Amino acid sequence: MSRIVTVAAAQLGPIAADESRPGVVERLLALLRSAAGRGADLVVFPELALTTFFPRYWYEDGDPALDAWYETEMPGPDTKPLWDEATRLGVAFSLGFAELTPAGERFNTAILVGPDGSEIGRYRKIHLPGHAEHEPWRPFQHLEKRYFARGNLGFPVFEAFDGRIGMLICNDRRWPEAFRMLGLQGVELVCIGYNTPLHNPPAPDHDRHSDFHNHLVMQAGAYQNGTWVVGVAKAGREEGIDHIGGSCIIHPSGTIVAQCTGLADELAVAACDLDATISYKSTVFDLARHREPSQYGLITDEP
Ligand code: CDT
Repeated sequence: MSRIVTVAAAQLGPIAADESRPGVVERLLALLRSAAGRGADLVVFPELALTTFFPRYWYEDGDPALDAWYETEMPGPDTKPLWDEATRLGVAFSLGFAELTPAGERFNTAILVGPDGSEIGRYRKIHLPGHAEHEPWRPFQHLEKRYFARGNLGFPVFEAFDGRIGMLICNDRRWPEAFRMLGLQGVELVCIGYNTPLHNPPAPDHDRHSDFHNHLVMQAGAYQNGTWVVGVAKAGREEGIDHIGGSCIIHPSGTIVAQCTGLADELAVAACDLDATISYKSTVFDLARHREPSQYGLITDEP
């Protein structure tokens, strides 16, 4: 039986700080409909896809302006049109958003929604980059360590599309351990959303490698775990800050098979045969046969 999943990487251009949720959802709907028209079974949207990348702004504890960036229900009144249209079209999607739970916990989350509109699962970002205190020397802040708790769901893999689907969020993609946690569960397709400023204030010498590093880590993650990877940017100049694009779909060989070319709302679409993972998972990356975990203690020992 064929296990071909047609996937659309739904890159977003910048979202202005004053852009309304309904306005952003209209943009998501346009991408969703266009993807469905190209035969997509699954549409992958970026990290924090409903708002501007608000961790660039400093807020004091308890400032209600901070709470306004989070979703307290999913779907809520503003996002329900996306669920309704995806269900009508019979298309699954993954979507990044800022989650504020009833218990008051805050997570950088991605949700995977099936073609019938039901929640397949969610992932809460584990590798939170940046800093927790105001650092006025920076031209812009990166306060993920302040505004989000470390994810508490581990690295789940979900049964869907007759295969195994995982999610990572932005900075997670730079960590081989994150990919390997999914690889050890037999993941066959990893959905990744990202917001990556072109300029990294603590390490400006890395800036010219931003696009290269983005593809390097995702292509390595794909190959080393024998999995498809779909990496999707929120790209372009957002509130004066440039973000990389380069959204792409990566084969288990590590090669890019489809890629966005600009920095605005755009789709990259590819038919992903989940069976293409088999020759990698059963030979050079047969993890059960070739790994040597007894020698890897330093990786997981607490310092
Ligand atoms: N959103 C996110 O995780 N961005 C980071 C920026 C790193 S620099 C603090 C990334 O890894 O792309």
